[in-house]
Amino acid sequence: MTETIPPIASPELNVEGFTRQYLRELTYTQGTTLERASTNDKYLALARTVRSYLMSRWNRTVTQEFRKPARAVAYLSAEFLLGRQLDNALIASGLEEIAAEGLASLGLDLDELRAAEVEPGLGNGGLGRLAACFIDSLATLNIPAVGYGIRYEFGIFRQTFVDGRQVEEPDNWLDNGSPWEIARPEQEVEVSFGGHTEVGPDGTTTWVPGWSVLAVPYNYMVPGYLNGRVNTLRLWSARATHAFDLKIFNYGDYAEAVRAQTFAENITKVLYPEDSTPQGKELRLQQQYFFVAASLRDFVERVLGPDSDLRELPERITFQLNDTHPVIAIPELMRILVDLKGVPWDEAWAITQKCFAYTCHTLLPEALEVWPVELLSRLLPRHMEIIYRINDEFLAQVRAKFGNDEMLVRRMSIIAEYPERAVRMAYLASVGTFKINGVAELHSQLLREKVLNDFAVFAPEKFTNVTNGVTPRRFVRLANPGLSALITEAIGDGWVTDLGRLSELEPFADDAEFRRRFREIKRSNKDRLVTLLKNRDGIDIDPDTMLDVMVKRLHEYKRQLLKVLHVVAQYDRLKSGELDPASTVHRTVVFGAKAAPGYQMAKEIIALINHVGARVNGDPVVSQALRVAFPANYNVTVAETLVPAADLSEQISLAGKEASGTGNMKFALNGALTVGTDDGANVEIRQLVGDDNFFLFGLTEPEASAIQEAGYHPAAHYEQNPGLRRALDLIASGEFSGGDRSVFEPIVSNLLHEDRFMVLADYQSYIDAQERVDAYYRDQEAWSRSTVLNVARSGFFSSDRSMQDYLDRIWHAKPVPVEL
Ligand code: 26W
Repeated sequence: MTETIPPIASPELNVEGFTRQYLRELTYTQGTTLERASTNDKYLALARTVRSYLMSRWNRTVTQEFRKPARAVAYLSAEFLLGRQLDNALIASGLEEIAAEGLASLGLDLDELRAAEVEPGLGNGGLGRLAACFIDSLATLNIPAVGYGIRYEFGIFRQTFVDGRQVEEPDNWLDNGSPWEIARPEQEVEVSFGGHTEVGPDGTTTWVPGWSVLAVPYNYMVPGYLNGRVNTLRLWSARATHAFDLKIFNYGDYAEAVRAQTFAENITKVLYPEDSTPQGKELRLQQQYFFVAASLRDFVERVLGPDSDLRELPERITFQLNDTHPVIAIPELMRILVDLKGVPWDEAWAITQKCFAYTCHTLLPEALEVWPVELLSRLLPRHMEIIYRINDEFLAQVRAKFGNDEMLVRRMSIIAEYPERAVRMAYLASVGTFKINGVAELHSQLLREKVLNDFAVFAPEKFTNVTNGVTPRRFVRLANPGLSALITEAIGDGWVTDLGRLSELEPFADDAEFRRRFREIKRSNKDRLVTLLKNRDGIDIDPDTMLDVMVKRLHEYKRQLLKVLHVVAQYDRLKSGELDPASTVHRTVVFGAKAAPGYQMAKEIIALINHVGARVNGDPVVSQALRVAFPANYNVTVAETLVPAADLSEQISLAGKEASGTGNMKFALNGALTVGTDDGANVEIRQLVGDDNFFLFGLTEPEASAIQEAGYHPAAHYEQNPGLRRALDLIASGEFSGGDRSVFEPIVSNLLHEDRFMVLADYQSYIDAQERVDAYYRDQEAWSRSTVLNVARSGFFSSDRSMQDYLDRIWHAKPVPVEL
C-alpha cells in the first residue's frame, strides 16, 4: 500500500512558492494573520517554512538509511553548542535570496525576524561548539552520521554584569517555542538507575534497578550544504515513567503526586556550566548515563533492530566519545552484550573495544573526570562490577607485558586508590577504545608523552591526532558575507565545501586593489559590530581603531590577566604622558568571557576587567587612544558578528595548556592576525600562515615545564621588571577599585606568589610582541597583505578536513549521496 503514495514534493524553490508556504505556516500552524502576528509568530512561521524545504531531504536521508544501511558514525557528546539555526538552514538550502525577497513582498524584514531566534546554548565552549561544527561537516561530506546528546531545558546561563561582576540568569531558551526540533515520544526508551545485582544459578548477572525514567528523543535537522543530505541530531529529554500518581493526589498531597515527574525531569533540567573543573555531582553522572544508555539502546534496538546480530556492530558503527563525559557507554555496551544478549565476556569485550573511539580535549589534570566508586556502585551497581572486571583483566595484561611493576600497575589502574577509591574515566576510555586522539599536534604529543604516557607505551598504535577545525559555512559564509563575496569573486565558490581552495587567494595578497577591498570589508564588519554593541549592550566603540579581541571562556590558563596587564601598562604610559595618545595606535580591546559560577578567581578577573575598562574609558587622555569593551553574555551569535570585525586575535594561553583552541582558527579565516604562544593549534596556524604573518611570543611548552620543574618564582619578575611592577602596583593600589586596595588584592598576590600559568614570566615577551603589533599596524598595506595570507593559508582549519582525518584514521565510513 505505502509504495504507491507519491513522495510529497517540497514547496517550490522560488519566491512565489516560498511566500505561499510562509502564509500557510502563519495561518495554519501559527494560527494568526499577517496583520495580527507577533514578531515571534512571524519568526516561527519563517523557521517552519525553511524547515519544510529541508523536510523532504530529511525524510529521504532517513528512508534511504533504513532501506540501505551503510557504515555510519555516532557522535556522543554531552554538549552541542549549535548557535542559531535559521541562517544556517537558509544557506544550506540555498534559500537566502528567495526568503529575503518573499518576506519583503509581504512587507517583512528578514533581519528583524532572524533576531527573534534564541540560540540553543546547549554547551559551554570549545568542546560543545566543535561537536556542532563536526556534525555540520559530516552532513556536508555526505557521511551517514547521527549526533546523540542531551536536550537541556536550560542551557548555558545568561551572563549579566552588576557593578562589573558576573551574575548568572537561567537560560529558558525553550520559552518561545523551538521550531527546529521534532519530538518523537513514541520512540522513548526507559533508562534505569540504582538497585542491585543478582547472580542467577547459570552464573549470569541480572541488574535489578531501583528506579527508572523515560528518555524522550527530540530530533534536530543537520542539513548538508546544498546537497540532498539532512542528518539527525537526537537530543534526549527525561520524564517520569508515571507522570502523576492519582491516588496520592486524591489524598491531597499534590506535591508528592508529581514528585516522580519533577525528580525525573531534573536529569535534563540544566547544563553544568563548568568547562574544566568537574564538581563530581551525582546529577551530572545521571545525565551522562541517561543520554548514553538511551542512545545505545536507540541504536541497537531501533536502528539495528531488536534481533540484529551485535557481532556486526563494529562493522556498522563507530561511537565517537567526545571527551570522558560519555565514557560510561563502554560498560553499558558490555552490560547489553553480556547480560541482555548473552554474548560471552571476551567476545563482548572485543566487540566493545572495536566500537568506541575517544577524543580528549584537555591537558588540565583537574579536568579529567573521576567518579567515586561509592557513587558509581550506588547509582550503577552493575556497571561498577563490569568496570572492576575490565580493570582486573587489563592489569593482568599490564603485568604480562611489563612484569610485576606494582607502581606501574597502581599508576595505570582504572581505579584510583587515593585520595578516595574512584574510577578514572580517561583511563577507562583509554582501555575500552581502539583509538585515542588529541585535538592538535602539540596536544596529542603531550597526551602521548605525559598525560596518558603509560597507555601510549602499552598500546602506541591506539594513539593518533586530529587537529580541530571549524565549519566554513557558519564562520565565513554566514558570518562574513562581504568577505565570502570577495573570495567567490576572486576564486569561485568552491571554497565553501573545499576550504583548501583558499590557497588560490595567495597571489591576491600582492594586489593593492584586492587589499583595499579586503580592508573595506573589514571596516564594514566593524560598523556592523558598532551597531550590535550599541543596540545590545549600550557600548560605544570606534570603528577607526584596531579591534584587539579576546573571546573565550574565562580561565586562568587562557591568561585574560596578561591582556589586562597590557591594558594597565598602556593606561599607565598614556596617563603618565610617556605615551602621546596622538601618536599611539588607537586600540579597542574587546573581551568576551563567561566564568563557571563556582570558579571564584575567574569571577574576580571578570570584575577586574570591567573596573579597569571603566577607568580607561572614563579617562579623558587615555580613552583617546585606548578603549575597553566587554559585552556580556558572549555566545555563538555574538561571535558571528565579532570575529569578522577583529584585527587582532588574542591566543595567549601558557604553552602546553590549551588543547587546541578553535577561536584562533575562526579569526585567522576572517582576516585577523594572531598574537599568540606556541600552544595548541596556534603552532599549526603559525606554521601555515608563516612567521611574518603571526606575532609569536612567550615560553614554549618545554621551556615552561623546565622552569616549573626547577621551581618558578614569579615575584622575581616583579622585582626585575619596572613596567610590570608599575602595572601590578597600580592594580594593588586600588586605582581601579575606588582606592579600595582589598578588592583585587587576591589577584595580585596570587600572581606574585603562585602564578600557576606564568603570566609574569611571559609578560615582557608579550609586551614586546604588542609593540611589534602596533608598529606593523601602522603599515596598513603590509598588515592587510598579511591578513589576506592568513585567510589564504588557513583552509586546513576547516572541520571538513578534520572529519576527513577522522574518517581516514578512525571511522573508515564512506560518503553516501542521498538521491535528490
Ligand atoms: C566539567 C568537566 C569538563 C571538563 C572539560 C567539562 C568540559 C570540559 C571540556 C573538555 C573543556 C573544553 O571545552 N575543552 C576545549 O575543547 C576544545 C575543542 O577541542 C579545544 O579547542 C580547547 O582547547 C579546549 O579547552
